[in-house]
Parts: sequence; C-alpha cells; structure tokens
Amino acid sequence: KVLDGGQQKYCSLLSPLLVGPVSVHLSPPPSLDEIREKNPLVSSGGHYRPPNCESHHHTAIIIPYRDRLSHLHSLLYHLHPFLQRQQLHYAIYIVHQVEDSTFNRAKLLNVGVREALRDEDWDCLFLHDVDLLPENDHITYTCHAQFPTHMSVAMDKFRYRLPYPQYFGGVSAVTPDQYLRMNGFPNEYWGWGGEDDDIAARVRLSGMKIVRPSVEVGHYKMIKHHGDKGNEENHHRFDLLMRTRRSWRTDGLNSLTYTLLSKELEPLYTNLSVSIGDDP
Ligand code: UDH
Ligand code: NGS
Repeated sequence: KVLDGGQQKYCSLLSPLLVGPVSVHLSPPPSLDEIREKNPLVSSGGHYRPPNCESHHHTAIIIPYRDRLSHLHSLLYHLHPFLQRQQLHYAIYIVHQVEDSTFNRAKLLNVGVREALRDEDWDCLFLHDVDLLPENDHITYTCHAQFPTHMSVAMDKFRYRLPYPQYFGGVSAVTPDQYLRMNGFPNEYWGWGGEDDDIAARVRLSGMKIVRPSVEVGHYKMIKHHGDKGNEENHHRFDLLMRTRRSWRTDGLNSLTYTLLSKELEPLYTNLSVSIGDDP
C-alpha cells in the first residue's frame, strides 16, 4: 500500500473495519496492562495512526477529569479499539484538575484544546465525558466542516433520546475554526450544570448551528455513578446563562488562564495535570 516515493495511500472513505452496533463492557474495569496488550499499535501519549494507510482525519479526544479512575479504564478499553476501527489518526488527552477546588468542566476543556493544539494540527476536537461509551461504530469521531456536532444524542440514562432539544452535554465535537469562532467555552461555571447549555448558546450566538447524528445511531451507555465530591450543583448557573449573550465574547478562550503542572505521556493517554483556580 505504499506509493512510489514512500508515501502511503489514503485510507478508504468508509473504513472496512466497522462492525456497526457494539456491546460495551462496563465492569469490572480492565487493568491498564490488559488494555495495552490489546492495543499494541497505540504509542506513547495515547497517539495512533493506521498502520497501512494515511488517515483523512486527525482527531484529539479531550476528557475533563478528576478521581474517576475506573471510568477512565473502561473508556480507554472501549475507545481505543473503536477509534482504530474508524482508521483515524488520533490521540487521547486527559485534563486532570489536580486541586480540590470546585470542578470546572468547561474550563478544563478549554485547557485541553489549547494544549492538544500545541502537539499537532488536529482538525477535530472531541469533548468527551469520561463515563460515556459509544455503542455504534457509525458514530464517527470526525467533525462537520461547518458546524459543531453534538454526538451523545441518545444516552441510555435518557432512554435513548435527547432529554431536551438544546441539550449539548456528554460528547460533542468542534473544529479548531469553530472553536475560535465561538471564543471557546466559558471559564466561569464552577460545579455541576449549565456549562453545556452555555456552550450550545455560544454556537448560536456566533452564527452557527448544532448538527447531530440520528438517534438511531448516536447511542451511548453511561457508566452509573453517584455525584462527585467537589462538583456540587452550581447555584449561579441560571444567572450565568442569562448573561451568555453579553459575556461570550469576553469569557472564553481569550480570557483563559491556568498553570500546566505536568504533561505525562502515558502509554494509553496524555495526562495534562492542571491548576485552574477556584470559584471566586
Ligand atoms: N468529572 C470528573 N470528576 C468529577 C466530576 C466530573 O472527572 O469529580 C468529569 C467526567 O468526565 C464527567 C464529566 O466531568 O463525565 C461531567 O460530569 P457530570 O457530573 O456533570 O456529569 P455526569 O454525566 O453525571 O458524570 C451526571 C449526574 C450529576 C448529578 C446531578 C447533580 N444535581
Ligand atoms: C440540565 C443542565 C445541564 C445538564 C442536563 C442533564 O438541566 O447542564 O440537565 O443533566 N442544565 C442546567 O442545569 C441549566 S443530567 O441528567 O445528566 O444530570 O447536562
């Protein structure tokens, strides 16, 4: 499959490796060694390129994270083979909020995007909760050229439907251009709730719309768990959402500050440890 001059041929547009609906393995979570053995072609930092063809797609998976180790193992076990069947060039980034301060999902996503784009010229950024496992190979982890995509349209916990029409939580995807256009994500949502609705509002306010796969295809299983310590309900979320129209241009990528404490190239993922401050 190598052309004259040593260049590889592009992969076919539809991967021949897709199997369609897939069953997901929830518990007990496999060990990292077991996952490594099953994914010998994944290189340091959780990077992968198809071995026999040049991928059309370059996707960074960005996961906001703190204290969900068993979920992380289940996700890595499931996602690596899933992404390889799609013949993507990809990498998995964990954005770990190290301090005990209030969790801030959207800000961690901003950090992940900025750091991932230092590594490679990714053409698609996947914003991915750690506890969601895609159940169908036809949920393609690529971006729409024009518009942000909401992927997790049919989660088991919502009985495989959208909970409400504007829902944008769970798993979504943007190109770097779309991300810039909406000034990234808000930095001011500390604790649980509302940040995904703010992101959905930014899509519209910046002149774009949301696209989605069909509910027949976009199935996700959520690993069941209880609420997290340090991620209590954000009582300011409704006030913040009322202001998105005025705040999105000044709160986002252009106001992002954080400290990168370390960047570790683990065998199955890149671990970004960050300090992002606390709820003022
Ligand atoms: N996350 C962590 N650690 C935390 C909190 C959140 O890693 O302590 C990450 C993780 O990737 C998770 C995502 O942030 O999937 C979103 O967290 P979430 O709690 O908003 O959403 P999740 O789907 O739980 O995990 C929904 C139930 C929330 C309880 C309702 C509170 N009223
Ligand atoms: C909405 C929240 C979203 C959240 C969604 C699903 O009410 O952030 O519920 O929540 N918006 C506000 O609170 C303003 S879930 O059922 O996953 O806990 O994503």
